[in-house]
Amino acid sequence: MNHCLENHRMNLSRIAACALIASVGISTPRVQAQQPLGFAVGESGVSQPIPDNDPSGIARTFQTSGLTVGVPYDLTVRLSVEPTGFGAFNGDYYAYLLHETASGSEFRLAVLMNRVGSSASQPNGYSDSGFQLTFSDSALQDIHQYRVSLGGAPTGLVSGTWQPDGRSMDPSLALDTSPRSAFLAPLGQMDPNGHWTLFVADMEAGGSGKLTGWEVRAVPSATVIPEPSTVWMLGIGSAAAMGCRRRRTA
Ligand SMILES: [Ca+2]
Repeated sequence: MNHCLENHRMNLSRIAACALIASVGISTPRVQAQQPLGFAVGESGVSQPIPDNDPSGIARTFQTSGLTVGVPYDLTVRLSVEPTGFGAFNGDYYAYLLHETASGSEFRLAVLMNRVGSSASQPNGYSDSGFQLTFSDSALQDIHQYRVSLGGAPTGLVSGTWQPDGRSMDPSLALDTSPRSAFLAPLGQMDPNGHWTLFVADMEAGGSGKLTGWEVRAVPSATVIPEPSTVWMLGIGSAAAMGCRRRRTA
């Protein structure tokens, strides 16, 4: 048994339960917008409330098929959340990307955010509210300690490209010193076809926010990533948004 996968399964028993709960009663666009060598799926201009202090959170799920198997993919995830009212602390949030093969024989999870800023001296994490983030394993800095990298609290929404938090553990226990193991690369080494879930939850009472946009992108590791302004990208974004609207009005 792959030791890493076994650890994932152990660590994820609780998390998987959250994902199952989250899939009930929320909009889950079923989108297939991809090329044989990669895909980009997402939504922009959405306004999905993230319930305060609720581990069931919200999720976006989609399926992929027909993608080339046997080559590693580089994965990037964009995630945008804005405050509503008082606004949640960014340290309230827990977010992950989960990929499961079509047969269900394998699944892996990358932890994007796990109570950013939480430490022994600041257990509630950073008090900033809102972000427009891109996650990439090849980024230079850990999102969990973005204030350290920025030299203090940001002005407005936190932005930029960051390494995923990677702390695959109970969000009530995650600290800056916690081990980091749940990155995006292991998902990119799987068969890219199957089920994908992007999950976000607000894990702390007080203040809340809303999901305003997201994207999951996968390209073979040797491929140059197209600019977001290309027609290909725009077409995919539109397809995702349309899929979401259809579900909501069904
Ligand atoms: Ca909250």
